Amino acid sequence: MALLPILRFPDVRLKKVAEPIIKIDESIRQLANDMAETMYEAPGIGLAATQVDVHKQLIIIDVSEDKSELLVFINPRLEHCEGAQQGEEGCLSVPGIYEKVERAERVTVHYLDLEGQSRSLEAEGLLAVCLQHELDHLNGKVFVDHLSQLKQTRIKNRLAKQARVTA
Ligand code: K1U
Ligand code: ZN
Repeated sequence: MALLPILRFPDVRLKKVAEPIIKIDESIRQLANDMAETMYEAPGIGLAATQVDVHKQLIIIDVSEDKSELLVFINPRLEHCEGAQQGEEGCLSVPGIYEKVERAERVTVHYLDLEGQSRSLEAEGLLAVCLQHELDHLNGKVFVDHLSQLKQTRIKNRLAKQARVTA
């Protein structure tokens, strides 16, 4: 297992669109394991391969209290969305920034698991929010892209200031 460096907004590599995974082999299983270690260490409740500069359609999520329910989604597709909810989101690529974003309340996602089995998951609440947030990453979108231009500029300035202080 290995900890992977996480790209930070506004790194242009976060805008890349991820490619489908054609073959689920040992390298994909290793990537999922390394991403899990990276997410738990951060700590976070989700991570997309895009954030660790791997532009393949793989996301992991664990919204459990005790880090016991790791979910791995390969080539995930949003099949159905309904309702609306607004909640505060954070992002490991945008450290220290939390903002309200509107998302669907319930979603159905179709995906492959690590054994290559085709699966569907119906989710609501935080899991649904996290799935939509991670699917955005695979499409080159960060939660900040849902905010006004003014808020985006303020966030970029705040992160640039943080980077100068820590340099
Ligand atoms: O994609 C990411 O950067 C991970 C992100 C996922 C997410 C959080 C909240 C709403 C939507 C999506 C995070 O995990 S940010 C960190 C965080 O929210 C958290 C960290 C520790 C415990 C609980 C939450
Ligand atoms: Zn994120």
